[in-house]
Parts: sequence; C-alpha cells; structure tokens
Amino acid sequence: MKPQTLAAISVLALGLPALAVAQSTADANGDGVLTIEEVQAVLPEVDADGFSAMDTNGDGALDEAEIAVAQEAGLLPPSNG
Ligand SMILES: [Ca+2]
Ligand SMILES: [Ca+2]
Repeated sequence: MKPQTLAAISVLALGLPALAVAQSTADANGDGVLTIEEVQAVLPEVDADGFSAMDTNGDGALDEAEIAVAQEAGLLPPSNG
C-alpha cells in the first residue's frame, strides 16, 4: 500500500464524518444546508411533504442535525450510498 493511500485512509477515518461528505455532495451552493431543490437534485422522489417531514424546524432547509435524523429514520440514504 502506498503512503499516499495510507494518508488518505487516515483522513477519512479521523476527520470527515461520512455525513459531511454526503452533505457536501448534495449541497450545490456550499452553504452547509440542503434546500428542497438540492435534495431533489439527488433524490427526485422526495416531494414537498417528505422534505417538510425532514425539516423539523421549518426553516426551509435541512441542516446537519436534520439530515442526520432523516438518515436514521431512513428518509435519506446513508452518507456512503
Ligand atoms: Ca445548499
Ligand atoms: Ca431546517
């Protein structure tokens, strides 16, 4: 195994929660929260009702905590999916 590979694995293991990776993938504008448009870009089957169910504080965007809850509830796929 090459040193670069080991370093990459260490970064993954120590640093980034898998959640942050998924969030950054879907977070098209990089503001740290997911709007319904950003969710639907990766999960077209999510409708307004589904989004509202995940947006527990009703601010129109999913923050990190809301995404985590949605993933635990099975409303969003796991971060590595
Ligand atoms: Ca965003
Ligand atoms: Ca919210």
